[in-house]
Amino acid sequence: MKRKLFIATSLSAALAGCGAIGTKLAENDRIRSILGAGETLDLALIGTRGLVREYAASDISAQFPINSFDTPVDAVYTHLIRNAFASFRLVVDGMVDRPLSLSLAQLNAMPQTTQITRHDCVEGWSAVAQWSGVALRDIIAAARPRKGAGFVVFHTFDRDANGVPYYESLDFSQALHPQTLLALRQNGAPIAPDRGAPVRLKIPTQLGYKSAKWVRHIAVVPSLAHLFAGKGGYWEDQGYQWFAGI
Ligand SMILES: Nc1nc2c(c(=O)[nH]1)N[C@H]1C(S)=C(S)[C@@H](COP(=O)(O)O)O[C@H]1N2
Ligand SMILES: [Mo]
Repeated sequence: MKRKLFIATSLSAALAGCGAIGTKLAENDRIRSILGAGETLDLALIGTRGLVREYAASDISAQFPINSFDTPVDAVYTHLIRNAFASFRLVVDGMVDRPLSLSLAQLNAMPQTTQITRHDCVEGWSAVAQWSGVALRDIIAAARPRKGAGFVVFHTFDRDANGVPYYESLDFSQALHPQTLLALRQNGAPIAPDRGAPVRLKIPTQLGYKSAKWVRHIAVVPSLAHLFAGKGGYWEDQGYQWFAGI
């Protein structure tokens, strides 16, 4: 933990004023103007740049560390494990015309995509795995974000030792990127409880902490300012960069 905070502090110092977030926000204006035009999202126009490398099956790592808070042990999550996630619903709401509440069966019935990509943790390790599930852009498009929407927030089931929930957020250029995945399977098997079951984010264009495990609720919001400490994510609230591009 000490090391994490040290890295976060030196990263903030090194990146101060580099303007990465400013660039992303400018991109957001373009996306907002597309969303605001009252048309169906033209996904062909957004987020198709900057694909990260996809690997071969033979590159899949034999070991993939687990690096997060512990698997939740609260009554709600324990109940979900006991019924094999039959009562799980992924809620998508906020600034959308069509709020969604998706069961695991409904998520599995949507078009699935697969990627073999590298996960890069800020603590200095990387690992390659195959991830399959629903492209986040398909879920976002189905929910129909409204004019003024700026960010997609991921609320999860886990909390730190003080009870503070983990959360993450993306702007639309990251959320609609074709490799941004709501993963239902890792290396062909359903996401395990300690990997974020039943659904986790896998965003290979960004550092590992953006790939939220145990996602339960996706909220489309105009701004990140009023969530927790206002920096857009659990680690961001402790000084990590919100834009964590690889
Ligand atoms: N909900 C939640 N998601 C999380 C974390 C966490 O603590 N809680 N840790 C992040 C970090 S720092 C990394 S490197 C990856 C690790 O994923 P893994 O445990 O499958 O390797 O999950 C990310 N997503
Ligand atoms: Mo990480």
